[in-house]
Formats: sequence, C-alpha cells, structure tokens
Amino acid sequence: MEKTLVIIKPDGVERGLIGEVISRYERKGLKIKECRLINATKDILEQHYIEHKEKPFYEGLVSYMMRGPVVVMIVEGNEAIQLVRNINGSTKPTEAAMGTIRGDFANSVTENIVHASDSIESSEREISIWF
Ligand code: RTP
Ligand code: MG
Repeated sequence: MEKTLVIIKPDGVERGLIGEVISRYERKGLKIKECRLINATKDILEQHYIEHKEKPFYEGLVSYMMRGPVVVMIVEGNEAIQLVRNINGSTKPTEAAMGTIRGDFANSVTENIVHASDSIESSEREISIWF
C-alpha cells in the first residue's frame, strides 16, 4: 500500500470544497489515514516547497498557502501516489482535463485547490514534514 501527502489549499477550503475533494479520493477506493485542518507556518512551507525555492512564483506561492487554513491528509491505497495525481489533474488550468479536481474547479496555475506528492521519496519526505 502506498501513502501520499495531500493538501487542500486555502482556495479549496475557502470555496467549501473539502467534502468534494475527499469524496473523490474515497469514491476511488482510497483511504484517509490522517486528516487535520491547520494554518500552515512559513517554516513548514519553506521545507515543503524547498524544490521551488529559486522559482519566480515561490514567494507568491508561500503567501497564498498562508492565506487561510489548509487540510493536510495522508491518503493510502494501491498506487495511491499516481491515482491521486490523476484525480487532481494537471497544474496548468488549460491542460487539466474536465472530470479532474483542477479541471473542474481551478482557473489559475497557482490557486489550484490541491497538492499531492509526486513520488515515493517526496511522499515520505512530505509526510515527515506535516505529521
Ligand atoms: P502540487 O505540487 O501542488 O501537487 O502541484 P504540481 O506538482 O502539479 O505543481 P508544482 O510544479 O510542484 O508546483 C507547486 C505549486 O506551485 C504553484 N505554481 N505556481 N505561477 C506559476 O507559474 C506556478 N507554477 C506552480 C502551484 O500552486 C503548484 O501546485
Ligand atoms: Mg509538485
């Protein structure tokens, strides 16, 4: 069984999409193993987004993630990492297929409702940061 770290970002919480997002994972047969509503600190976000530190969107990304509470969870299941990324959809709103969370609800490359780990290494790293 794989575990992946998912975050419902501040825009997802603000727009009342917590239930919608969790429901999509559950309907696919994935299990929510841990789940918390928290205010992310700058320190935790700097660790989480270390790979993007030099990117031009980094500062805006960190302040957006501190705009309001986020839901952080561990989602578990067979091939959970890739399945959750498929359910979330592409980062670019013009490329996110309809039927994915981003395809259905996001129209910004930054404010895109959800985060999910992209590999086994990053899921282990991210779970140890948030839990
Ligand atoms: P995520 O990490 O959130 O699951 O999304 P991802 O793998 O599809 O995207 P990634 O390249 O890891 O980027 C992380 C987050 O940074 C914001 N972003 N903004 N303004 C921009 O050009 C830009 N590019 C990325 C998004 O919030 C993205 O999810
Ligand atoms: Mg990523």
